[in-house]
Amino acid sequence: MSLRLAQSVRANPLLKKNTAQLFAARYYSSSEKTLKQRFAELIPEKVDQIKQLKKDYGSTVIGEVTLDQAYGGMRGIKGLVWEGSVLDPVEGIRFRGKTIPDIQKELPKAEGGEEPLPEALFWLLLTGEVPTVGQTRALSAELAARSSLPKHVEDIIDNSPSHLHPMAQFSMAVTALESESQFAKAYAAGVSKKDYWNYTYEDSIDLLAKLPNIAARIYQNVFKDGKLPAVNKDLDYGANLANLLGYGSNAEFVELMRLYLTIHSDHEGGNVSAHTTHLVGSALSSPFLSLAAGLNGLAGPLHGRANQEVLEWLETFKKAVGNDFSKETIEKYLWDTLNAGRVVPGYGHAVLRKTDPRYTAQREFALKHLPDFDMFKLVSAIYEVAPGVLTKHGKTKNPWPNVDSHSGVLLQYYGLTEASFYTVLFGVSRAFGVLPQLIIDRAVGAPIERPKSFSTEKYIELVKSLNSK
Ligand code: CMX
Repeated sequence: MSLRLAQSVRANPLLKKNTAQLFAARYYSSSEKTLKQRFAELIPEKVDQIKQLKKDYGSTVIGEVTLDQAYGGMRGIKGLVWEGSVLDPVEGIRFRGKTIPDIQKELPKAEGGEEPLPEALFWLLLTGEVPTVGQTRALSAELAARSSLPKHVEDIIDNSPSHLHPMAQFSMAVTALESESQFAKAYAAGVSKKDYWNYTYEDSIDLLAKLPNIAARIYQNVFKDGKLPAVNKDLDYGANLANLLGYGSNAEFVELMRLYLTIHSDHEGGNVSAHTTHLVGSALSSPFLSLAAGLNGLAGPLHGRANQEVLEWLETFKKAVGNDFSKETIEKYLWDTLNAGRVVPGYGHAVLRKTDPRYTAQREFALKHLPDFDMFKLVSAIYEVAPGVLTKHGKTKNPWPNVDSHSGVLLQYYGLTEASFYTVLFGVSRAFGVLPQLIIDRAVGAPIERPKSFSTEKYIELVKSLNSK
């Protein structure tokens, strides 16, 4: 162990366990393929698979579109390609064919940890393969090594007024990283299409690496004293994020970050943040501009910001009733919310028709680590009542809870109580899901997206003519 490293371990005994991982990483990584090498090997196979599929079945009709769907947010229309995950309405998400319990079991973990490492999920989403422990450690080390921010990005965050929502600051900072884009520079220099993926990959790794510093800088500026520790090159991504936020000394919080970042990453391609990132990327905007666009979508209350809305909604309820979490008080609060013309935050989903397994994973974490926390008890009590009320209300197609219904309460327990920051954490995680697809898009030469739109008058013409036939 170097003197500098030994000193930092003495100063922070919590680093000991993770320091051991670094040496493991160095040992393994010298003999194993890197993520970039492995992905490069897989590209020809993927390109051929798509070419063959289009050749054999290119004219096969895979669905039909009704007028209701055109006016109904395009729900259910098949028209996107997304390799990382597929969402079943009842079972929930599968990442490259694996359920959340599968990835909790199969993905590499930190030494002594039980939750999967998000950097291992990134590898899985990009390649379809589970990385070895050594490959994962090497990726952790690479991300930590590339984590520093350019001064102008730090200045943008530091100069943002504290009343500017953290998601707006987040998106601005990611946009401002455009100055570092290797893709944009390569494109301007006239690089061949075949090499687009290479620069998209480099930008994506840089971007992922820098997100903890951006997120934590916003957090420390808006809610704390503005001071940030340095990224520790010996720690995994979740541990570094926890440290930067000021909660790294709590091993359970570190584990929560690993789980949180893993399960919020990807939810197939049609959700607003994923689709937006992919769409903007299709115009050959860099990963920085593409993710920033996706983050702006994630900031909406019907999407990622629902985690903030849930917390505020729970707090309002708790303020009003204290610890009276009886079925009757909850039922009344739900009806008050619905009768006021508002949605019940954290419930419903465009695709899911059962309890979100991301909710279940968080519930299991809570049962293990914070079973007696009153806010967890409240979330559990609402889970008993809300599906019945929403079913009786009769509007939503899915009366069950989604991911955002649970996440805030876990963060509250560990002291991260500032709800307006929660969607930023979701955004850091979402990058793990949408950046692999951006790299794949450029590797397989995905075209610019341009679906057809009609005016209402033109639709009237269309349906009349179709119905007269
Ligand atoms: N409370 C009250 N009404 C709801 C509802 C809820 N939780 N969920 C859906 N509805 C209503 C819709 O607003 C819609 O009403 P109108 O016909 O008046 O427009 C009707 O039920 C039908 O909607 P749906 O087809 O079941 O759901 P959508 O696909 O249109 O919307 C979603 C999905 C998630 C936006 C919606 O369920 C919702 O607003 N939920 C609350 C916000 C939330 O938790 N969002 C987070 C989702 C997960 C994520 O992206 O992070």
